[in-house]
Amino acid sequence: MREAAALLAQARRVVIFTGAGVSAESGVPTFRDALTGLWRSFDAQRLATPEAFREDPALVWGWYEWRRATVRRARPNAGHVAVAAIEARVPGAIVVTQNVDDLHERAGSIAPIHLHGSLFAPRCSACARPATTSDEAAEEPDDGRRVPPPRCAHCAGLVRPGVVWFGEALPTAALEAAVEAASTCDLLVTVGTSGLVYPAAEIPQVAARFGATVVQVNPQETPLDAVSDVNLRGPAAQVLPALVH
Ligand code: BJW
Ligand code: ZN
Repeated sequence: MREAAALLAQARRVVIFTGAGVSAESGVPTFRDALTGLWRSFDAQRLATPEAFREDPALVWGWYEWRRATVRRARPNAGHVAVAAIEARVPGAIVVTQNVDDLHERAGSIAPIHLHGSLFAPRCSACARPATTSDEAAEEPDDGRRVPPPRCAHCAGLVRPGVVWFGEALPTAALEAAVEAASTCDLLVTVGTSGLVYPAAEIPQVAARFGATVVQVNPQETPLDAVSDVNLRGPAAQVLPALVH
């Protein structure tokens, strides 16, 4: 921990790369634990695909409505707050997140790069125009319920979540900005990601390849251990505040 805190204090260009683990202590299940309650009888890897939406749009939309409601009720935790504190301390620090929640923003992060889109930016599956979200989902989430997606106001196509599903391309500008940041930073802190999903998992690898120091915060071992100079094995909401202390 002391070594990591010293690295952070010296760093001039910092990237903080986050995954679902940073939101776990806010009560947002990680992706690989995402199916709690009645949703447990489904497979997250199968729900998060264009094929699943084509075959059963109400099943997939219902799952995202439930997740949207879960995130709306959640609060940023001490880990998100510590990330924003790093941004305040290191000018130009960049947050790159795989998360589709808005907890970094709500903790005060300036402009996190969202590699996998957002739960709060639905768009038409036919014409791609943005759709407005209703706040009705702020009600008690209805576990396991199918909800037919709304129709696009322009072309009557089905509205879909504005997230990146398996087999879909990441938003080009976001991915390019993340690669640029990773290849020019001197310290990358990877937090709460399994490092299994590509191309996002390349971001810490790019940083390491370009000579940056990589610090990993995760209670578990991950494939990113291989590129990490320092491993802090613990929950983000405890480890990150200690790092910026
Ligand atoms: C804590 C903690 C605490 C717990 N504190 N830590 C190369 C090799 C192999 C496969 C591929 C490859 N390149 C592409 C692929 C295919 C595929 C892929 O990666 N598959 C792998 C699973 C094998 N990738 C894609 O399909 C991507 N698209 C693509 O490649 O397109 C090509 C293309 C190009 C041009 C045109 C067209 C196509 C897209 C990937 C999209 C991923 N989307 C999802 C869903 C988003 C929407 C939603 O949320 O529903 O993104 S999948 C899911 O995984 C989600 C997450 O952002 C992502 C990463 O998960 P994350 O954040 O790491 O969470 P977990 O749950 O895995 O891990 C949590 C971690 O936290 C654990 O390590 C815990 O220990 C830890 N933790 N509590 C700190 N308190
Ligand atoms: Zn449309």
